[in-house]
Amino acid sequence: MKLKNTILRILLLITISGFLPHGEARGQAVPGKDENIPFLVTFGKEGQTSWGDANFYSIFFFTIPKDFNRQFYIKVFDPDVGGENDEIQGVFDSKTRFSVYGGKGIDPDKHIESRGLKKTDNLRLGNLLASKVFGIEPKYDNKYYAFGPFNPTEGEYNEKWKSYIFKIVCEGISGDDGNMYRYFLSRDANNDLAIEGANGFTYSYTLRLWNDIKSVSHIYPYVDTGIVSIKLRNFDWDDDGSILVVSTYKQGIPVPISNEDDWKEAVILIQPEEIGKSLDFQFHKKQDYLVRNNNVVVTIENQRGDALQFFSSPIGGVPVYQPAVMIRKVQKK
Ligand SMILES: [Ca+2]
Ligand SMILES: [Ca+2]
Ligand SMILES: [Ca+2]
Repeated sequence: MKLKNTILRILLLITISGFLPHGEARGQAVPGKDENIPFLVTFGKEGQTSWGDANFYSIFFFTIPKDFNRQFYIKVFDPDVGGENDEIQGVFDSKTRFSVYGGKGIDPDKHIESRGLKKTDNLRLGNLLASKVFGIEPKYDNKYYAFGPFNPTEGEYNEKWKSYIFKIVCEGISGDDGNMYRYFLSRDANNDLAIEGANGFTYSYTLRLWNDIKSVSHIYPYVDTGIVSIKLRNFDWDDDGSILVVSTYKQGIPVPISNEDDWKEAVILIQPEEIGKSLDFQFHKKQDYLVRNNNVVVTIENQRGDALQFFSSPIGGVPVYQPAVMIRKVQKK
């Protein structure tokens, strides 16, 4: 009987792992599955920064591994401003422009300006591959619009990541409403078919938190070689709960949170053991009452002032705190 149970358990495990396809949606959806963030948000430029968007544009990069040689699409979910999901101010009167760029000038490793962290940065570097303006458009409300198809070699090649880089810029070109949207990098225009080894990242993350006090959202910055400390900045947090930093060596360090239309920052020291892994920034909502429709901005940089990337699928997986006791126990064996 015992043997039978063991065999059953093994069979069950095989079945479960068999259902985890290699090219699963991880890393292709922005925000990523592990991040538990409902939407990205960009307000029209006539909006107020106190609503949670510091600059009225957002920039995301996608990496396509060099051995992927087929066409692909960058899909935008709910690109319009109106109907479901979006944040109305008065009446819906906003327009948002999405633009996809490839070619030389966009790789943020080579061209710092491409990160778009300074107000004076030129957002239009590289080759414009596709662009579309959305207002109130029921056709795309709560639905996808697919940019593409694109060929991987239309991106800018990055040797370190052995990938072609693409960039999508979202700009709130008029009005004052908040556009909620998500991205999905797909092999197909009509289905969500992930590209194995691809990923999405940004340097400045403007996002919406859930209207649910039980929810915990995450951002997973990657700690590259040479990083000694990182500076986390958050904007317009509405004093909503707490931000904790978790890693294999950090159990949950609280950092200062912003309130209304202001920035707060914290410097977090990095241990050598945390290099080459992702950190887990956890966003716990306030428990006393619900802070509604909270839009916030998060940026992080290293000790040299270089921005760190947030990957929508954490590199090396979701970091889990390992207490020293547990590590010692393992070593004893
Ligand atoms: Ca409006
Ligand atoms: Ca929208
Ligand atoms: Ca806010």
